[in-house]
Amino acid sequence: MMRVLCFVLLLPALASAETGEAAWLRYAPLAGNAARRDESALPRTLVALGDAAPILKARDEIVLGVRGMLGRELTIAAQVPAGGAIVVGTLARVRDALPQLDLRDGIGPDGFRLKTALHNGARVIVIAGESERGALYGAFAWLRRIATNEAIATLDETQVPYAPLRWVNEWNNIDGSIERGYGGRSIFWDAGHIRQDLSRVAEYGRLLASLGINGISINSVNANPVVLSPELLPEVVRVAEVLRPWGIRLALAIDFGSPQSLGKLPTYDPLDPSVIAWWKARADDIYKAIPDFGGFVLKADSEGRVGPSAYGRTHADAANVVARALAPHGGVIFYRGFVYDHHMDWNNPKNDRARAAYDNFHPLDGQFDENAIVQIKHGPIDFQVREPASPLVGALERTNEAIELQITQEYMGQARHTVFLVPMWKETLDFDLHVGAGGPSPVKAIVAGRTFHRPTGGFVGVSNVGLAPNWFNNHLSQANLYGFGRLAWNPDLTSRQIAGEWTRLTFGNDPRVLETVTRIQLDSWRTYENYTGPLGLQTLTDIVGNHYGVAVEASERNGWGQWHRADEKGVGMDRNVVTGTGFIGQYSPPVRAMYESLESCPDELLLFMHHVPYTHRLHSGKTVLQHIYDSHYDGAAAVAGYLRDWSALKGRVDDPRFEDVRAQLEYQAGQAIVWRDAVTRWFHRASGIADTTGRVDNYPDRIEAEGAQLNGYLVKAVTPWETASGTGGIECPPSASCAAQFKYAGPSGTRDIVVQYFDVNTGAARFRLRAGDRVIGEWTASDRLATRRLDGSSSSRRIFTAVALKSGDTITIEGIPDGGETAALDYIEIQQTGRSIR
Ligand code: GCV
Repeated sequence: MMRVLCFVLLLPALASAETGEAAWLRYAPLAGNAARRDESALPRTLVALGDAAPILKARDEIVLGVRGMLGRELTIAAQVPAGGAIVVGTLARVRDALPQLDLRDGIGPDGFRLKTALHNGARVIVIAGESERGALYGAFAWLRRIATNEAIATLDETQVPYAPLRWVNEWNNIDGSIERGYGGRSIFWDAGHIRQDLSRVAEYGRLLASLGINGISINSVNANPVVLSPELLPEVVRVAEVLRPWGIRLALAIDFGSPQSLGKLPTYDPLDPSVIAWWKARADDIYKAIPDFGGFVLKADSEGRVGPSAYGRTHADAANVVARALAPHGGVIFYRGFVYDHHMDWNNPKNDRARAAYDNFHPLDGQFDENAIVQIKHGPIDFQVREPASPLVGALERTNEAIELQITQEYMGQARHTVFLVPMWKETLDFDLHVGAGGPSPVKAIVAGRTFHRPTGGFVGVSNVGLAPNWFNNHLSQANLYGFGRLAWNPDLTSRQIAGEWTRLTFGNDPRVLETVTRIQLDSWRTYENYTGPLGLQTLTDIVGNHYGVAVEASERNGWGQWHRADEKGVGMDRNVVTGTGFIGQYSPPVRAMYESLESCPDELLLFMHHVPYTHRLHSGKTVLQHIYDSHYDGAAAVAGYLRDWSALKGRVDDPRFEDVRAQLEYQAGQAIVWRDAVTRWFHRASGIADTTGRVDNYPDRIEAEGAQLNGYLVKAVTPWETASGTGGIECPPSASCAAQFKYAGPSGTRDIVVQYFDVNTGAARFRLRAGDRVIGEWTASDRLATRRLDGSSSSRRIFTAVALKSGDTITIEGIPDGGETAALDYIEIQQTGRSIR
């Protein structure tokens, strides 16, 4: 007799889906046909084999998903009843339970099999994992099929992840802040301790498990040595316990100086016996408390971090001393390849930061232990909007590798801009580096250990989720975490497949929503590239500041090495072997030949590889300069289009998320104009060459604030100059209230009024807009973007639509400063109604 387990499942209540907290695991009800179709294909009983935590998680997810999407309550049973069942468990347990089923051997590590069959004449759906973790992955994959309207009636499918290591790094500081995190404070840390409430960690574990992520480091690679202190260990154990049921191994980022700073040894020399013993003792202690501990991540000799160079030792020496402490326990060390000198002499044309990773690590190939992995950023600089694949990836034949992709959008609009990074990652992962002897050698195959037959390797995503309800502070940015996980599992998926899946899971299967969101996402990286730094210029952002707003020259004349060398004659880094820094010589001969020649170098990387005059003609036939002008106008127009297209989805997406995304795109559309104008004006001034279509430095609808009649306001120069229109802005001295009056000279009628003002993070200044005697609107500049200055980051836009104006009307903006914020203004624009985002 079948034993029905009579208990109420203690399932996590689904967070209110429409805050974005449930992300792609909403399990929202499916519309009529799909629900009915699955109804007939679905047994009413669920059998979960065993009581291992991942199996119980799989069971709970299936119950939750079927209830949510299909409105059906599953009965939990210990054995398959006469009416059939969904059966979830390890392959070995499934074989025992269903001996007559043909479940061929060997799924492969972390893999799963989904199969429908008849068992004693009854229908069974088998979700079998190679391991318990694999079974959990299978459950999520099966539920994803249902949610995306794929058929489940007949299944016979096996999936195995492409690479063994699929990790995320969280650059969280132990005080609860996050380095380059834009989704609020840490879900792990607060005030030097692990948070009491780890409920968001549990939810995050669930999201990661649904993608097949199997490791996580929870503190910044700029690591505080304290994370290894015995006092903190019991707290770290709590996090490991929350993540373990999701099949995720916990790891820590470490500071290489810890033996000295924390252990009070006189040295941290990796070859010193006391240091070797210290690392071993710390590892032993950790494994006593966390037997499945994943290992360490180490940033050494980079950006001010200490490292082996202090003792004349190599990166291999440093990696190996830690690797050997971890090895007996099955742990790994990810040693970051992001090592460069940030005090390079800008005046030396042979200096080149792009060379650094290869120059530092290639000579050490073969010297790293088997459980050490060199973790390499996808490009040779630092997550710029366009970089070639890092040549180091192809240069380590006897060393394990992992590719580091940045999910958090540090140089990519910091989640205030929608930029779907999967197409960019795909270009790198699919790029053939032409190394090894066995045919094509795309980046993905090398880092997975396939090309050079390495024992391990994989994918690392810098994720940096925060306590914000939707994790990133931008619903559409969730697609980057989703996309990272899907690519780490299967890098052969296309960007379109991933964007489509994510959209269906996140917003449902409405074809109009699917088409619009997928199109926006797929287009968004090139659009961002267009209005920031095209042709391999890199993101022309504030390199020495917040890495967000536009600042064309911020990268120049300093030691950080993100140089583009634009001057009055031309632009681009000469990385040629013959005339330049020699960076191109780090690639294999076919790749080298392609980049070295102006004829074969792709336009999109031209200025990364070559220095050319502004009049140089691209393959497209345009000059470099005209391309820079055009792409910025195209990019800004594209974002305005996203806003229009998204706005048409009103009623098809739940109201809160609809409005969040609408507001985000409206902001992005305004920022794209700031970028467009700043970059094009900068290049116009530098080159002295006009835009052939006359748009640059010519804004007929615009009235500059510095030209208005000012009452209390003072003219203020803005730095960098290109981030303010005209000759600068105006600001109101503290403890005053000011007004700027503009004359409307156009014909009477209905107009949109755009106010371009500055919103810094040192106060909350208030503004009021009047037309004649009428108050049109009031607002407060309360944004908290990381800038205290009037610049491209703080430049903000407010639009008042359909304002009735008479010719000769006075338009007044009153500003009241607050704290350090000066109610500063740049310009107004008076435009025909409906044309205000352009
Ligand atoms: C964690 C860039 C970022 C730093 C980051 C560093 C790294 O330089 O701006 O915040 O430090 O990369 O990847 O180590």
